Amino acid sequence: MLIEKYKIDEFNQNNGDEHKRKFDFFASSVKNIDEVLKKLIDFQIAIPSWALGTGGTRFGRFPGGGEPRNLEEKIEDIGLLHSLNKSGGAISLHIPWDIPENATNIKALAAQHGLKFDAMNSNTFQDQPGQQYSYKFGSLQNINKNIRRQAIDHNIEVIKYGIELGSKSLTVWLSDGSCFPGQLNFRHAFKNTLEGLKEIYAALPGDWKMFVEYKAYEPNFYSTTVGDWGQSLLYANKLGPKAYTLVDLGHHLPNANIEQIVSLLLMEEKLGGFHFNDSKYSDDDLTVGCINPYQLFLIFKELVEGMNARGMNHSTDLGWMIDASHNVKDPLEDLLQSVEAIMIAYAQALLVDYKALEEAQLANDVVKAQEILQDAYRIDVRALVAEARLRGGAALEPLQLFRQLKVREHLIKKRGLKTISTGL
Ligand code: LRH
Ligand code: MN
Repeated sequence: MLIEKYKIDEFNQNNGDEHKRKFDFFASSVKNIDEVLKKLIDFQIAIPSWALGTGGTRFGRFPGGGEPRNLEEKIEDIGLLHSLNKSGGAISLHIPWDIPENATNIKALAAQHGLKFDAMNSNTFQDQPGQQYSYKFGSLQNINKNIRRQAIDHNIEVIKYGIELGSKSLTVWLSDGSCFPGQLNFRHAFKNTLEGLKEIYAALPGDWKMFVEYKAYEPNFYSTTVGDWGQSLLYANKLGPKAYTLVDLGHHLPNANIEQIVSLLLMEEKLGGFHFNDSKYSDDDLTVGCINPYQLFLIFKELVEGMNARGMNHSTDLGWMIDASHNVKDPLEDLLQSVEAIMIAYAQALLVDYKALEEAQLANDVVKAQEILQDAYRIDVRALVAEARLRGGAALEPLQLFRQLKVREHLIKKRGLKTISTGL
C-alpha cells in the first residue's frame, strides 16, 4: 500500500498550527536548533525484514492479518513506514528467510521506496529443508569439519546476495554454545569459531564490515560461544580492522551496564552497530524504549559523547538497526513506536550540556552531574522530532496517520487474514 504525499501534506496542514505553537515554544529555548534538526533528519534506522509479521513464542503465535507474503510486500511495508517518518530508510535482510530471487528487481523496488540495504544477516541457527548437515550442536564451533564448512559457505553466500543489493556489512549471530556442563570444550569451540569467522572475513569486499553479535543465552542455556561483549571484542580484534562488535540491547544478563559497554567499545573503535529493542527479563525483543527509556537515553548520551570525541558522522559511521518481534502489537505500529523512541532518545542526548557535565565531573559534583543529565532527559522533545519529520517530508504524527488511513484494514483486504510472513 502506498501513502500518497498529498495525504501526508493534508494531515500536516490539519495539525500544523498546534505543532507550530509547540515547536516555536521549544525552539525559543534551544540555541543550536538547526544543527540538531539536521542530525535528526539525517539519522536513518534500518528495519528488520524479519519483524513485519506477528512473531510468536513456543507457546503460541497470533497473526493479526495482512502480513507480507514475500520480500516485495515486505519492502512495500518498510517503504510505507519510511513515507510516514522518513527515519527508516534502510532494510536489514535475513537469509534464507528473505532471499532476493531477482536482486536487480528487488534493489530497484527498494529504491522506488527510498530504501537502501543495511547489514545482511546469516542464519546458522536453524536447519533448512534439504540441508545436508544439522546445526543441532552448533555451526562454526561444531566438532564436525563438514558442518563448519557448511556454515562458512552459507555466510559467504549471504555476502554475495548483499553485494548484489548494495549492502556493506554482514551481521553474524551464532546461537552456538552448550546446554549442559561438560558438553563442550570452550577452547576448541572458540578456536573453531575463530577459524570459521576468519574464512568469512577473508570473503568480505574491501569496503565491507563484519558485525559479531553477542548474546548471553538462548537457545543454549549453559554457555554461548559468543556470549558477551568481551568475547565479541576478542573475536573482532583477532579478525582485523573490518570486524566489529554488535550490541543487541536484549542480549545482556540482568542489570548489565550497557551504556558503559557502549562507551568502551566506541573508545576502542570496535563498536559496529546496534540491534535496538527493549526487555524486562531476557531477549524479549519488545518495542524500543517501552520498558527502560532512561537506559536508552543513557546509551545515546554515551554514543553522542563518544562519537563527538572521535569526530564521527552520527548517521553513517555506526549501524543503526531495530531487532524486535511482535506478539500482541500490530508489527507496523510497533516499528513506528520503536523509531520514535530512538529519535527521542537521540534528540535528548543531543541536548545534554556536555561542557557543564565535564566540569561537574572534574569537580566531583555528583549531584550537579545528575541534574545536567536529567535536565536533558526531562525535556519534551516530541515537537522537535516532529519538526524534523516535517522538514524531511514526513508526517507530523506517523502512528496517528497510520491509523487514520486504516492501513492495516487495507493490508488485510489486499492480502487476507491468514497470511504469515517469514521471520521470527
Ligand atoms: C538473536 C537475534 C539475531 C537475529 C535474530 C533474529 O536473538 O537477535 O540478531 O539473527 O535475533
Ligand atoms: Mn539481534
